[in-house]
Amino acid sequence: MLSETLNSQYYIELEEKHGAHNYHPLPVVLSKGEGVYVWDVEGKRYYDFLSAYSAVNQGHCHPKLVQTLQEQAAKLSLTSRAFYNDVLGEFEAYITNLFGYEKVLPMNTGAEAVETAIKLCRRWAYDVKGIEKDKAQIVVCRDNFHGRTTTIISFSNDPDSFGGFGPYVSNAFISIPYNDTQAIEKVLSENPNIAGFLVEPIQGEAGVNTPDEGYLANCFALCKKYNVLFIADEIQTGLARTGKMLCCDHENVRPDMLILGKALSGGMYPVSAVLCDDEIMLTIQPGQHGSTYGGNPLACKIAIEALEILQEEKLADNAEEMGAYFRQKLENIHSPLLKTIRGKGLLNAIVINHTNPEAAWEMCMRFKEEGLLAKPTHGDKIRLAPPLCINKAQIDESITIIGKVLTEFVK
Ligand code: IF1
Repeated sequence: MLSETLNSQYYIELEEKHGAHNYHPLPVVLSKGEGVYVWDVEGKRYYDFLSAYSAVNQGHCHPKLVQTLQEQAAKLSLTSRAFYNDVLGEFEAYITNLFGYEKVLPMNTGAEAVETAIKLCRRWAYDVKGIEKDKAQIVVCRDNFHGRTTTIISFSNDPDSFGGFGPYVSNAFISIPYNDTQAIEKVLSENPNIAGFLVEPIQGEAGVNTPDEGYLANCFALCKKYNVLFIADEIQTGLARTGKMLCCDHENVRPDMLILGKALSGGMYPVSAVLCDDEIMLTIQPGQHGSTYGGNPLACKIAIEALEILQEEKLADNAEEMGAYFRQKLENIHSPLLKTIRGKGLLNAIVINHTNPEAAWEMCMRFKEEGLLAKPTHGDKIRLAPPLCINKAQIDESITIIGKVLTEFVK
């Protein structure tokens, strides 16, 4: 058949010709995935050290997720929220019980869930906290990444994210330095119109920027002191990625609002959600927020199964154990190119010490040749985040590849 003769170049050119140029992918064309591995159209196997930006924590094409998807897709996929369905309530009970919140609001993408949290925060500010109409402000951190909507990019300081997309939402968000307890204390104490503090427990896009121990707990305590909602964007850090079910669990912080996405479906389908208690969630009344696909039976069944797998397979524990092992093995690679190793659980990054701004990209190209896929972020950083089902032997083999490339790299 014709398709057997088509190679990577064909698919790359097809996208180049007909698709928007809003990405610059590594030149590899994938057609199959299983566990920690993906295969390209030529049949070459790779370790996936991106995991679709932490969406496939459970591993590619997990058989239980595939089965759940197939069964529910054949039964009922979408009803809209104009009618009840027989899976949504089951999902709502399951996830609120698991994370210990009174209510959940399901959406689809991460950005939509962040938008939902912003809307809920504002409604809480007016209806509960008593901030004057249209005056509520939300504190965010420098170098954040929370999604691509026009509101969310308004509080990004990454020119790629916000540049050229104005006008921006002004006066609604206040940006402070990340990992700076004094900065948050200052802004909260000086401004009575602050309704919420939106934070990534580890900044993923910024290069796995891991705050000092105690930062999240201190911020949470300050939020309590000033009656401000602590809103955790755990879209990337949550669901076992950092060695606990939530990254906030490392500091025993229970966010007032918890935002989940990505691995909530194990890569099967876009599923996101906001969790919080009644005092916040019930400020939104029928007709005031929603989504055609949010809470659909297919998404709900998949999400329940995705959460089951994380627990059944003890993926948080494995992430903790394999992550520590991986970083220790990285420390043993003696290369002048390896400037920094950081991360928690299996959300890790290395910073490359090189004058060539293309070095991290070229290094990822070498990883690819050796059978490992990773993507640089912000020039000199490479995120290393495999699916959480990775085992010791697979870490060892990956380390061999990473070590080989780091020690051989000359350019
Ligand atoms: C892309 C980055 C990662 C996120 C956090 C919300 C969202 C994301 C903490 C929005 C999404 C993605 C989006 C993806 C690349 C990826 C990414 F490099 F851009 F920053 F993971 F690090 N909050 N992150 O990380 O979720 O609407 O995409 O479902 O290409 O934009 P979404």
